[in-house]
Amino acid sequence: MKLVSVVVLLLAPMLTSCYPPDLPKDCSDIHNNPNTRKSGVYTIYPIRSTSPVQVYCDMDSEGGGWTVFQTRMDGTVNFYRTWDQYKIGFGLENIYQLTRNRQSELLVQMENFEGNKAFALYTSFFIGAECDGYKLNVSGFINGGAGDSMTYHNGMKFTTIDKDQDTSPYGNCAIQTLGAFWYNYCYNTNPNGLYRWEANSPIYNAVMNWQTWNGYNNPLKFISMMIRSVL
Ligand SMILES: [Ca+2]
Repeated sequence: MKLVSVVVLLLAPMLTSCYPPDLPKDCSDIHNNPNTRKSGVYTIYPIRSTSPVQVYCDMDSEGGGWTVFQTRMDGTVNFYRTWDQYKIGFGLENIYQLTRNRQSELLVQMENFEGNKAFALYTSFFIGAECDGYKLNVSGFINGGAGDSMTYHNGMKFTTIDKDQDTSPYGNCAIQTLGAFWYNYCYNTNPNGLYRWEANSPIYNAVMNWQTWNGYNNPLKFISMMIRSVL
């Protein structure tokens, strides 16, 4: 009888750990629940239970479970913003918190004005803390037709109009290219750059692009960046 009660006591924490249910840290947690496998807006808790974040979860692309942190499909949202706005609004702090605790991968989807689609997948993605400039660590490129425009930015700190952390000695890449990104000298992709409403009105050096697919001066119609934890 004594042995049995000891076993029950040892099991007790396991039996009760389901109450309350663990809060989802990202969209892959939500995707693990069979009842929530439709793409849409969900609430996640990247840091703690008192800091909910509403995000779009892509439950369809490449197996689903993606936490979308950047989407451009028209020019209605201004992406020419400051460090603090990217820290909170773009979600750099949340991306840092998510990717420091969980090994993650990055998916970049894009579409041009001709209606063609392509993607690039990186099997390892994480960023540093704010004190380290949210430094980008990306590797493991898998080609979904778009080519690799991201590895050029590996190891770079994030640059905004009010914080120049790029490698160009000739000024701030965010100001010069009307965006914000892990600029190098300056970029092979500029997903937060100027949104153009049509394909044939290029502005040199400022459009939202992915060089290895659509060229340097040809704007994309759509781009989206998302992460998924790799268990
Ligand atoms: Ca600079």
